[in-house]
Amino acid sequence: MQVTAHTVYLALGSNLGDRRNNLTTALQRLREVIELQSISSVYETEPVGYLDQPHFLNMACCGKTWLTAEELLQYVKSIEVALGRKPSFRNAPRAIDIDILLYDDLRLQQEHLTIPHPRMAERAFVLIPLVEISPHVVDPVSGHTAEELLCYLSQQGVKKIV
Ligand code: PH2
Ligand code: MG
Ligand code: MG
Repeated sequence: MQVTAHTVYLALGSNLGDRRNNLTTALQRLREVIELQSISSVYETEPVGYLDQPHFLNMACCGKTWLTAEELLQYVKSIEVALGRKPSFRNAPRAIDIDILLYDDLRLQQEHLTIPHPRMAERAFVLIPLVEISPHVVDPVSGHTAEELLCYLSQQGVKKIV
């Protein structure tokens, strides 16, 4: 029997509508299933991947949940839909994106869910907020800490806002 809750790290991003309100509402909904332990600052970030879109607000959080990884994915998808996210192309602008970065030390590769998040190590807009809340958390694929992963990246285009 599972007697301890799972530790999860999530990345949030918004670049459509009231971006800050989208992040705040998403965090409120996440609290229904995750006991949040740390929440990063909010960062204004230049778009990566598809460039012709508004700047994002990005942040990261971590906490404890009893949900399985699959249940957590379904739950975060339901928040995205509730906050008005429409199906679109990859890297398209969105009211809210909630990505599961880490789930305990799980390594999972399924068609619709890969953990750790497959692009987290390439993205300063993910790693900078993650390092702020948890510099020593380890990526179970590379064995590197968040802080170590970040030192391979340019930190340009990511600005902490108050
Ligand atoms: N999300 C993407 C693609 N590009 N760029 C920034 N700055 N922030 C994001 O959250 C982001 C992105 C796909 O999820
Ligand atoms: Mg994403
Ligand atoms: Mg996503």
